[in-house]
Amino acid sequence: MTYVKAEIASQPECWRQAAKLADAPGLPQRGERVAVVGCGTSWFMAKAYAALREQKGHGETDAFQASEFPRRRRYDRVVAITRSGTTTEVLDLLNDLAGGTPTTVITADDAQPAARIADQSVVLDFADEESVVQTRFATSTLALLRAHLGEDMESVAADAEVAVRLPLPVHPALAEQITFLGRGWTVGLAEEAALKCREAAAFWAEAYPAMDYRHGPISIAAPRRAVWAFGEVPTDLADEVEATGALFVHSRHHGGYAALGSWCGGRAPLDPMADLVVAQRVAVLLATSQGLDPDHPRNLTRSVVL
Ligand code: F1P
Repeated sequence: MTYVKAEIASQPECWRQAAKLADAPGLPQRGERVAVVGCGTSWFMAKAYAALREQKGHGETDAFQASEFPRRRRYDRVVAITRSGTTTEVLDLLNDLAGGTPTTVITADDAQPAARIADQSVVLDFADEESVVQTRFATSTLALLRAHLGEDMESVAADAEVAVRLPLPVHPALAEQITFLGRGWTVGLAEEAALKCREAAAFWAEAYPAMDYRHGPISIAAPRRAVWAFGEVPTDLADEVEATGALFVHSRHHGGYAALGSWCGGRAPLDPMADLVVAQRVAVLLATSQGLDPDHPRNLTRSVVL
């Protein structure tokens, strides 16, 4: 058993626990102009949250890799997401903003520098991980932020209970490439799913906003490749993908999960965050089927300290 498998399986409980922190001080107030920053996985969670917060009318929200934060812009608050609390680009930015823009860090480890430098911190230590590859810390952060936006995380956690045990829609022997798609807040989830496949399994995976996929990337679609859409699927896209010979995967599509069993019949599609859990499991299977250790991917460390 790898650590990451157990960490993936524990997500439903972690999300419930994270949701209990929805009123934690330091989370963005309604109407604040907010920037959310992170690196790698944490950046993708920032992107997902930023799109969701703005869509729900809570205020203008941008997301940046910490290294690319536009330092001339003014925000009411900067939220930094960092599991380790040690990532250099995040610490540099927090130091630059200290004494000026209010900052909040969401971290798994408040003994590390990020929590000391930021004005306020929200600590998800129960979601910390042994695996280098992030799964539950990232999704628990998003669960916390979604709960803070007033979303019901219990039904999302219930979807995750399904996601941790259902048959996988993509088999390593039958897929040489996956492109993940999303719309709005699920673009960040698609990007995270693709990163999981690259990180954990050194597997060729890409991600795009679903409406942009036809503007070039669809050229990659072919037999033995898959296109996996999170959330809303643009009209006709599934048929266009299937016409290329690629597998189209969606938690509600006939060629995707629904073909694998009756669990899907009659129920709403999985919450996209639960769909990400399925993609995490695929990434781990892609790794182990090649004899790779998904807890310790080559060239990667828990955080990048420069
Ligand atoms: C960010 C991060 C991870 C990535 C890798 C290197 O870490 O980019 O997302 O998987 O392990 O570090 P953190 O700032 O969230 O600790």
